[in-house]
Amino acid sequence: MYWNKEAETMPREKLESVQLLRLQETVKRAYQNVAFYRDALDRRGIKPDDIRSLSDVSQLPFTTKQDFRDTYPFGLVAVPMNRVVRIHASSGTTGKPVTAYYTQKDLDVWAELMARVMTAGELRKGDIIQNAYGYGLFTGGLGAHDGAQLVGAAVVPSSVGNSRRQILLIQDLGVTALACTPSYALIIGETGRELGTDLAKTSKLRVGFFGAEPCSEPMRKEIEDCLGLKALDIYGLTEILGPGVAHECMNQRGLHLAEDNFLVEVIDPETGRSLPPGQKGELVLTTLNKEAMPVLRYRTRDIVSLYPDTCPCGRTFVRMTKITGRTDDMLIVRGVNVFPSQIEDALLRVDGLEPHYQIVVDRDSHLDELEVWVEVSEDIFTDEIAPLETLELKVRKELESVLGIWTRVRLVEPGTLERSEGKAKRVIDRRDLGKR
Ligand code: DLL
Repeated sequence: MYWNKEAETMPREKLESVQLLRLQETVKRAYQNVAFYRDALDRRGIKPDDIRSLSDVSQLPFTTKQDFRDTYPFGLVAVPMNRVVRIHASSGTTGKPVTAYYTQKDLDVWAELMARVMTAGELRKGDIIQNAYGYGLFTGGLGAHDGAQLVGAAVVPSSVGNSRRQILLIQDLGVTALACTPSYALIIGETGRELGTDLAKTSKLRVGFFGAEPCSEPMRKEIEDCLGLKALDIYGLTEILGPGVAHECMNQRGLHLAEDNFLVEVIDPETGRSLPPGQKGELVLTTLNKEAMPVLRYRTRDIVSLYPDTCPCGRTFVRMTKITGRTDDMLIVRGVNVFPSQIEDALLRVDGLEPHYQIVVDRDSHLDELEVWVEVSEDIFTDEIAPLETLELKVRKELESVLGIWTRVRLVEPGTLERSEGKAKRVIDRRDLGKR
C-alpha cells in the first residue's frame, strides 16, 4: 500500500531529475537567505549555479550539530519569521537546544511523509492509532499525529507516560496501531503482563511505528511477541524534519529514505569522503523541499549502510540499514570500538534475560572496565546461586565473542533498572568524571 504511489515508485531517472532541480533550488535559497551558508559557500568559492549535477553536492560544505548551536536560535532560518508557523526543539545532552522551523508548506510536506510511513504499515481510515510519543517540543508527538490524521485514522493523543491508562485505552477503544519509542513499547507490554493483561492475545493491536532510538532485531521480536503486532522502524531527526525521513515497509528489510525530499550520502566519518552502497558510514542528509530551514549536507552522526538492491514492495527509494550506532555514542574501551547496539544484540541472544540493560564504563587505575547490568527474567531469577552463575558465564562469553574484550556482567532482579518513557539512557560513562 502506498500513500503517494507516483512519488514512492518513481523511476530512478525521473527521481534524480527531481532531486537535481530541488537541490539547485535549495542551494540558491540557502545562499540568498542564510548568511551562514552564503559565507560557507563564498569561502569555498562556490556559487549556486555551480551545482549542475547531483554529484556536485560533494562541493557543498557540511552542516554539523555545532553549527546549529553556533547559529542558535534563528541563524539557519531562510524565510521571514512571520511565515514560520511551528517551532520544535530537541533537548540534546549538552548546551543549547536545536530548534527547527516550519512554514505551513513544510508542515504539509511533513504530514504527507508521515502518511507515507503509516500507509506502508497498512494504517488506513477506520484504524485507531494510539500515539504515545511525547507531545511537545519533541517532533515525535505532533509529527506522528499529523501523519495519522492525514491518513484518516482516529488518533488517540495519549502522549507518553501513565502506562496503565495506555493499556486501558488500548483495550477499551480497540486500538489497532501504536506509535512510541521501542523502549516505551516494551514498558507497555511489561506493564500489561504485571496487570495480568496479555496484550498480544487480548488487544486488537496490529502494527506499531517505533523509532527515535535504536532497536535491535531481538528487541523488535520481543516487542512483537508481547504486543502481538508488526513492529516497523521509523527514523528521523529534528535538524532535518522529525520522524518521516525513513521508514520500513511490511518487508522489514531496511528503511526507505524519502529521496524526493532528502538527498542521501554515506560518508567515511574520518575523511568525509563518500562511500559506495553497502559500506558502513555516517549518514549525511540534504533537505530538498524545506522552506523555513533548508539544511545542506547535515552530518547526522548515525551509522548506516545503504542497500544496493531494490525492495520487493515496489518503492524505488533507497533503503538504509537500521542505525547500528552513532559516531558519538561509540565507546572506546581499552582501545576497542564498542557500540551499545552490539551489546544489546548479544544480550538478547541469551535466553533468560530481559531487554532492560545498562552499560557502565569506568576506569580502574589505568584500565577501562566495561560492566553490563542486565535484568533476568522472572522465571529464572531465584535465590540459588548456581543457575545464575551459569547464566552469567553464558552472557559474558556471548559479549566477549561479539566485542572481543573482557566484560563484567551483573545480573539484576527483574524490574530494578530505571525505565525510560522517552529515549532510553543505556550508557553511563564514569571515566569523564575525573575518577582516577
Ligand atoms: O528522534 C525524531 C523521531 C521521532 C524519529 C519519532 C522517529 C520517531 P531527535 O530527537 O532529533 O529526533 O533525535 C534524532 O535519534 O539522529 C538518531 O540518532 C536517533 N534515532 C531516530 N530514529 C531512530 C531509529 C527524533 N529509528 C536522533 N533508530 C537520530 C535509531 C534513531 N535511532
